[in-house]
Amino acid sequence: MILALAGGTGGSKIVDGLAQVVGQDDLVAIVNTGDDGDFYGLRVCPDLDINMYVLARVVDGRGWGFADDTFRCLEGLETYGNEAWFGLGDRDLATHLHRTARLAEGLPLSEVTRELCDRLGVAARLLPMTDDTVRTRIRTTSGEHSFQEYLVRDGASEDIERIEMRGVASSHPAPGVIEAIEAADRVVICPSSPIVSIGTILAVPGVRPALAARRDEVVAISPIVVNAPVEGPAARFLAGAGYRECSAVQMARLYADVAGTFVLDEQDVARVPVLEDFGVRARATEIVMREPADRPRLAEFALNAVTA
Ligand code: FO1
Repeated sequence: MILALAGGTGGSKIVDGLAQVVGQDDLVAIVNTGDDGDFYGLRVCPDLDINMYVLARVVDGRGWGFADDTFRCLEGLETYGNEAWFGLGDRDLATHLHRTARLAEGLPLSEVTRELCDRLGVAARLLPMTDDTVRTRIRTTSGEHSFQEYLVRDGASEDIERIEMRGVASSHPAPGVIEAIEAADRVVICPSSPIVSIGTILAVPGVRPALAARRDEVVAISPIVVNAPVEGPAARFLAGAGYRECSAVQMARLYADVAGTFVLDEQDVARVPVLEDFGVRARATEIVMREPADRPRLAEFALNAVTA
């Protein structure tokens, strides 16, 4: 079994690639839930849904939400004076309505996720990092914001003063999380944000030590080429967490205790000896996934890098 640790859009591309290389039956993904939030009384889990829709082949071309969705409900909510900056499509809302109802019946998020995946024909196992409530809170000069307010409503336009993963210290890994880490043949840390996606998963008590015990089988893929993130405002999140340097070397340093192997871009090949100096096996390839075929290519490269 191959295990992935993933956030949303960037992570889901490698999850997709791994599914194509090893097959969904042999794939488990532990997914960040710090981005989750409640909209109009509904529980929305963007990273779980992005990965689920990708694996179900129903994701929209922009990388999130249901393909060809309409937004009539959201338009109606706006008519009644509600804020409508978070793009919840009509078909997507069915996912959140069902999830919210099942959670209210007392099912844990991991069970509801399994149910949603089964119904959408996803054979891979998607595990929320925890069934407990963890919320990433972003403090800027204008105040404290939820993750989606900062990213989507405000366009990640402000520098971050502080990032808090509220609830994470008292959270527990969801059923199957530690077992999957222990049982995996190889573990792939996807090129998601090292702070607000992978960092949140690693902060769930028990996850980091379990992964460190499997360090030789863990490979991390850099989300950074030279000094710029492949996508999203990773540099702002890094700076907000106190890391001034935005580079593959910085990534490898952040993961050095849990990932014995690190895949970085070929433009960063000159940094390979730096990484090897601090005990990380480094392998370079093109890490930007521009075309669909890049996903299985990079996934396969990462899996092979563990033993190559
Ligand atoms: N991202 C956006 O940039 N704008 C949106 O309006 C938006 C809505 C949305 C709705 C459901 C969902 O599952 C994801 C959605 N995303 C949207 C993506 C999401 O904000 C982020 O990409 C992830 O949270 C980061 O991993």
